[in-house]
Amino acid sequence: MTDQAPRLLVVDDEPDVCEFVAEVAEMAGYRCVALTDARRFETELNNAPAMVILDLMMPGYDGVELLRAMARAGSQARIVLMSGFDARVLNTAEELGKALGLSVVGRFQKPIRLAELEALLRSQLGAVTGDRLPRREGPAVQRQDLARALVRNEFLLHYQPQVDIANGAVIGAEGLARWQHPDWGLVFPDAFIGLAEKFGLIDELGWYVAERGISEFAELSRGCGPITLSVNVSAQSLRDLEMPDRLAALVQKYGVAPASLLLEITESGLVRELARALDILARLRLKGMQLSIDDFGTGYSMMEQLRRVPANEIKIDRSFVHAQDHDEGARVVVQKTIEIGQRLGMRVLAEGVETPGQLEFLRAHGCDAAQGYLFCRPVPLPEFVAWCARRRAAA
Ligand code: G
Ligand code: G
Ligand code: MN
Repeated sequence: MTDQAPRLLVVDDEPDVCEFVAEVAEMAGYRCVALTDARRFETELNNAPAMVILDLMMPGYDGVELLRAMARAGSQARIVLMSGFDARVLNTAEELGKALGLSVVGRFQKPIRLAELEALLRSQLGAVTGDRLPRREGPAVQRQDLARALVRNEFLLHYQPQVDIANGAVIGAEGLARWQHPDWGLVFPDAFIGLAEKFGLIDELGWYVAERGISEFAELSRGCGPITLSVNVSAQSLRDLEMPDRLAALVQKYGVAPASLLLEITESGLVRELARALDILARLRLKGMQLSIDDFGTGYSMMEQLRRVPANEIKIDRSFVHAQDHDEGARVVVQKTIEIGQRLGMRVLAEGVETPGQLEFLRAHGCDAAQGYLFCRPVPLPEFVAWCARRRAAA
């Protein structure tokens, strides 16, 4: 195992379970540390594990205490919970973890099945590798770092395919911003989008991203026939009344049809200066561009949003897609979102699809499209083109 392999910490008082998890994890490409005694837990946390697999019930300790310790330590680890108890205990612990600001990505009821554990570890590998994790030890990003990066063109897009569920065709790509820093390596958007908003640089970054994507569109669609390009638009950028005209000019400049461009808006984009935001959204549509409601279901007022935003597409937030495996409530949300979206004439796309089971559920309920690690992670442009070509050849 190389030093770059992400570190995985498993905590379970049963040595057999530790050994089993360690074996599967190492096969999947992790470096594993197993603890049968939770007293060493906080010490191990200092080694910044990328992933923690935690038994909720151990002699002398319970998983809830360890979750709190992780929150205190500001741990960024992805957490998988295990328990011999019933599913509702896992549910509550998961909710608690999230309330503490932790990233709970999976849960297992014992006995753990090999195939499930392996699938989860592999699907998470993309998310826990790269510079996402060491970021915390890196220097804090200052305004001048971002300003300089913009001048030096250090931002780029990775693309993730979107697939038609009914026929498997690639129908779109979401462009996701990345920052190729000369010293820090590849930096992910959670480390700079919020700061760009705070430092007043988000419009500039947004325009850079839009132009980058639009200018790469011809190359992007080369391997896979007619597709659309989705880009994320910050809430804050829905203030510039000139934005629709500038964007229309940009697609024209690169010979891209306006309808090939989808702008992903999140609900937070609407709360401030609502009238102005709606003005901009309406004119984007009038100029032929498409709108998508991102992270649907996570905001406060889904119905209001549906009524107000003249959207072509709804993206069901990945938290519902994942919870669908074990949570009846999430299944109902997914099903009803598909129903309502389609009734209102919108395409419904599910985000974060990771397993064949999730895809099957979506297919059974007539969801239009899907995006997620099950198909492909966000990848650099040449890899996207190659992926599409391979997929076409295999079809
Ligand atoms: O892969 P991922 O880590 O790329 O993206 C994390 C989040 O960052 C996503 O929720 C996405 O909406 C946001 N994001 C990615 N790229 C951009 C961008 O270009 N602009 C804005 N405003 N948000 C982005
Ligand atoms: O919608 P947003 O713009 O929030 O979504 C993009 C984010 O989702 C990016 O961070 C991307 O890396 C992430 N993502 C894409 N596919 C998957 C997946 O299958 N599982 C998980 N956990 N995240 C995913
Ligand atoms: Mn998005």
